[in-house]
Amino acid sequence: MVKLAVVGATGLVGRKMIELLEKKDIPADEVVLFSSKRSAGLEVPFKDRTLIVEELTEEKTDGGFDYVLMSAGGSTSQTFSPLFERHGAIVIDNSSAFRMDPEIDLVVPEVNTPQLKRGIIANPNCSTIQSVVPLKLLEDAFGVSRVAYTTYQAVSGSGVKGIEDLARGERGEEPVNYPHAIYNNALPHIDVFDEDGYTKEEKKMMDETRKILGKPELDVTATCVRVPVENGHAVAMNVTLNTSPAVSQLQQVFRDSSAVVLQDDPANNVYPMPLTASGQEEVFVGRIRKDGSLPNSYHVWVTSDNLLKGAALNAVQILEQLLNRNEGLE
Ligand code: 2RA
Repeated sequence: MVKLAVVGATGLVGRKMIELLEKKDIPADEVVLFSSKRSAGLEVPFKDRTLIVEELTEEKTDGGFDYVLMSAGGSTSQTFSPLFERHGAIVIDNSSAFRMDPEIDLVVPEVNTPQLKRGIIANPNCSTIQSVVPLKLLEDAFGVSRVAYTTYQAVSGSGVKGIEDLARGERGEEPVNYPHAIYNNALPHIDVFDEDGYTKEEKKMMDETRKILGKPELDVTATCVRVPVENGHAVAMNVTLNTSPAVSQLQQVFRDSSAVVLQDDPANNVYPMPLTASGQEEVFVGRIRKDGSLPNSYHVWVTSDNLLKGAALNAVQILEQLLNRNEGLE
């Protein structure tokens, strides 16, 4: 008997989680949907039945849940994830609340597996997830010593309010949520700025990459940019390896892996794009070329659906990893 909760069930990521639970026929005997008071009472079709979204309260965390998919923001996670954990559940948390806690696993199933020192597993930041999947392949094949990220992040990464600001811009209206218009613009400003001039989004990519790859000494830097794309993140990675393979060897590593899809035929206008990544589950890599300005360095361009692999799918894949382990399948 597996009892599963989805917290944040009416948000963009929560709705994707529910779709994936159904699509992948995750073997949960009971699924309970939770939200804030505002969204409680909504009806959500699920498999052969209709689920009624409930308001999450402290008492309801003691509901005999085995697993919780949590995507309701950092403050809700801070309050409720430890309560679910205390009552015996394993929480897969999409917020940044616990990601850098040394006791808490930060997991991308293609890269690492949870050690479960705690009953909370952190789902990484969306732009980090899509980046560490190809990076892990390069690390295993050639060793990685440095990564410089530049991201091109869709407005859906900031939820409905980002999508609404893009639509406002298209109508010639002022933005409400972003500091400047996103329509016909690119904002080098995702999350808040620290004193050192980096944003928290950039720090997330830098710190999370080191933790997920288990390489605290890895040189990482990042510039994270919001672009007027509705859904699908892109990341330009400049990677320095420990050796100097031919570009064709990097392409072969990606071609041989089921973790990524190689789309690298610029002569025929074939390369990853958010437009073609949106709605797909995979991580797409292309535009691979040597960077002659630095020894052993290469450019790799990566796209993925930030609501799927960047959030909901990665969380559901972690759940599948746990269920398979419990079934002795891993
Ligand atoms: C963003 N990565 O794109 C952040 C959070 N999803 O806004």
